Amino acid sequence: MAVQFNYVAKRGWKPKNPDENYIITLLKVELDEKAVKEAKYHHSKKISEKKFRNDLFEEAAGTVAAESSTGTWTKVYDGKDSGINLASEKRAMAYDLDYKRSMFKIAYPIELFELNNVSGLLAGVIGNIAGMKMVSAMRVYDIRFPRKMIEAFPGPRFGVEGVRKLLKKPRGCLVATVPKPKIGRTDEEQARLAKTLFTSGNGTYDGIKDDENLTSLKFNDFYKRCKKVLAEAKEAEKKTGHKKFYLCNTTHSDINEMMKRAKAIKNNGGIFMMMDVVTTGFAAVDYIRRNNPGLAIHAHRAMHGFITRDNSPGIHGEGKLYGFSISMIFLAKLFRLLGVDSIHGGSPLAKMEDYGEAEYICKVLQEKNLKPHHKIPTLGQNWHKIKPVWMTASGGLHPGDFESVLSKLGDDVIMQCGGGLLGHPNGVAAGVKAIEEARDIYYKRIPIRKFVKENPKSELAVAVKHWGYGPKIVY
Ligand code: CAP
Ligand code: MG
Repeated sequence: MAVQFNYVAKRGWKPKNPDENYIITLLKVELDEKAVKEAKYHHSKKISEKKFRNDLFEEAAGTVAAESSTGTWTKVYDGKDSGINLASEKRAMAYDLDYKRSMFKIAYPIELFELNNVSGLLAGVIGNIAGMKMVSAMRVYDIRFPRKMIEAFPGPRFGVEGVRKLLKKPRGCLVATVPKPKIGRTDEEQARLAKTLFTSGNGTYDGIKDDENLTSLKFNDFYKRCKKVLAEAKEAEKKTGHKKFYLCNTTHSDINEMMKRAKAIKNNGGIFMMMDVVTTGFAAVDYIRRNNPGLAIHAHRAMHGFITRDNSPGIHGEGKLYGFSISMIFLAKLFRLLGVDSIHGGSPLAKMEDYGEAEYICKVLQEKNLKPHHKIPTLGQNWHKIKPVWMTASGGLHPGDFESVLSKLGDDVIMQCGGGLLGHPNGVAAGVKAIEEARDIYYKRIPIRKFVKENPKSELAVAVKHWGYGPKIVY
């Protein structure tokens, strides 16, 4: 209930010079039918159902803007020292109300926030809005940062180009594997797997990644694993002449321990540290970006599904919403701003498929002047000095997908194949070979089906026979 002031702009109102003066969000709400009934009961005037619902939607939009900026549910003291004047002047405004799809934008004057503080920003713009009685569902699709906020962050230390320089890999995608079973190998066995990945086939396989639940276990100690895998990477670099990387999982709820693990990676010659950015949190990512010993940060996103997934028809604006969610597009923007160098963003038609968002998430991560999507509700973003970062495609990927996934996502992608390598019918080394073949023919512009037909005995042909084309959708 926006009772102190009006938080809904007049039709046609637009924030002045938004890239300088505002943080903008884009949302959709569903009115709670019980609240609608109650409101109707107390509504004296005889108005049409449509006008009544439009008024309620306006009220909901105004309440979201109020609750996430300077308002509250009741009128409050507005005399001396009440702060009411600034509360009015700096209040957020709901605008561009789309009555048909119950969507709207909110413009927040930048003075409402501390511009280098993502945690504080989220406590504001997301804050308590999901607790509003009058809405039964809500999705926050996107956020757009003003220039001053972009400039308040260091951004990615390396980004796409910096990692390419570290790996001496001026072009093409990177390939990596997360060991499966995800837990089970000892540190010693994982190092031996790394050796096989790095030296099989033509020796061009790039990386190995820890799975999200592999931290430091009795049989797979972080420090032993870190040392042994990086030693194998160094050996393999000498043997093959190709630089290797290890996405070594430092995730821990004690930042001091994460820093200790990052130092161990640095001391053992590693270039990347991996951290789960949702389970460690925004403050951890900010701290690690500003204080880690010069490593590239690989952001895994475990637990994101409980924030980003929404199986409602209204997921992209048209149709109803049934739950409360925030899009992966929104999260990807936050983590690029916080300065990770690569992040998992899904993959076209992969496990979660990200509702066809994966291709746009890749743009969110890599374009300088991002335009809104033509279908998915989005706001675009001018990234100013923030470097493009790697998109990690993962989730049921295998060699048969390379042509379709790379043609959609481009080259600045880390293609992560866990089961899609380790499940190769002819074993791990054959899995490496199949992925090398899939990548090589893609960059030689040889259609995969043509190659498979002409090379039926190739490991790629065996993989395609086993998994077909297109990511395996894990139900
Ligand atoms: C994916 C994932 C999964 C892989 C498993 C990862 O995360 O958590 O373990 O998908 O590999 O660690 O990469 P995202 P595969 O979905 O957030 O990318 O599916 O290739 O067997
Ligand atoms: Mg995993």
